[in-house]
Amino acid sequence: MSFSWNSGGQYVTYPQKAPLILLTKQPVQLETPRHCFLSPFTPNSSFYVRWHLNSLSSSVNLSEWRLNLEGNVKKPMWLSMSNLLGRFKPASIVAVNQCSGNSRSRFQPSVSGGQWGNGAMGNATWTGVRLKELLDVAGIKKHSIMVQFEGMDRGKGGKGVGANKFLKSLGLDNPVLDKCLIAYRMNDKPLPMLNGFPARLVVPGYFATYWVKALTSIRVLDKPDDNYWMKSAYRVPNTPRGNTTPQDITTGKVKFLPIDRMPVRSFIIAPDGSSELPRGKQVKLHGIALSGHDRVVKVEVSSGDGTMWSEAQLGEDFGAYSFRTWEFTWTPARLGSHVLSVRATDGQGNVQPDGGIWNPGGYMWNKIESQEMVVATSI
Ligand SMILES: Nc1nc2c(c(=O)[nH]1)N[C@H]1C(S)=C(S)[C@@H](COP(=O)(O)O)O[C@H]1N2
Ligand SMILES: [Mo]
Repeated sequence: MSFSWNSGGQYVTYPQKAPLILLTKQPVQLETPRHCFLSPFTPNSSFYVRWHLNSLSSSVNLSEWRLNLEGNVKKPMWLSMSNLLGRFKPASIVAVNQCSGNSRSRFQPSVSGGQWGNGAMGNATWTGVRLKELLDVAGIKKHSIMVQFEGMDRGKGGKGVGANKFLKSLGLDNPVLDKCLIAYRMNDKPLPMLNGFPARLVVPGYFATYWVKALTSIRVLDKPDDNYWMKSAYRVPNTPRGNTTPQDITTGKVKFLPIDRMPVRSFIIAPDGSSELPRGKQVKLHGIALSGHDRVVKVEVSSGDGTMWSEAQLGEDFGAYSFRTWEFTWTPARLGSHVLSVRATDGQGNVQPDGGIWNPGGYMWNKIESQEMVVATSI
């Protein structure tokens, strides 16, 4: 079975956005085209878009916008954008934002949810205030266990739609909190409205569901967060790779956990298979790799049946949470169809597997990707 790299929707243009591939209008979901991944940084205008609720702001008055620090804290407070800019030293990190359901259209049997191709991901330099500094000024009270993030968007709520607000939480004992930023800049520019202007949470290594956009509140909780987006949505089987079967689900015995880090993945970006290649000439393959567990340390390419792998050359290192570009020189020796495959390994020894997975949410796909290329007469 071969899939097209992106989903098959029409190209649409939204405010502050280059033409992107439409998945759904309500809520708005837009996929980034393959060619945008030739560079390690995804331009803001091409960065994919995913919202859950329909009621979004089309503008924010920055003189009125406030970020509330509230809940189980010693000094509840609200901060204006000038407070964030003036009182806290900016910090930056390069990090991949990938939707948990990226590549969901590959699931067999198919599962409900946005039928993304591979373009529900992007990489950017995020700049803002360290979450830990904000929590320190507010002062976490005793018996606190989680920190919850709330976005500005609103929806109907109720059955099948989830809660009417988008709320996600992280445990206060989670070491990822030390890496989190409240980002007000993306690739050194303000965030586009559709990507969460004026500020969003950045959780390096974690799936984007935690990267709450259009942030309005940071709330310290003294009880577990059992809101819809934590208790019912974005949960994966407590099995290796989050893999299960429809049969096992019907037994009711599969345990689910909130999704967290992104498994290692890699992609061939070019050539994209749309043109024939000459026999006997060198062809430069270009691609990217990522892992939410540790930096990518190796990328390998196979031009045969997947038994022989050769190491690709890694591009510039922008940090453990960034896309890592790679290049590989391939010389096709025979005419006809060739299947090129790519697999990445991260610093913890996680390697992409040959097989797909299945779970009811359509999350965490990271099977080895392949691209067919046709070689025509030598030139
Ligand atoms: N406020 C808010 N933040 C949100 C969401 C949302 O629906 N509302 N969706 C989350 C999910 S599931 C994803 S995949 C990312 C998408 O980020 P992007 O639109 O900037 O690409 O935003 C996350 N943050
Ligand atoms: Mo997502």
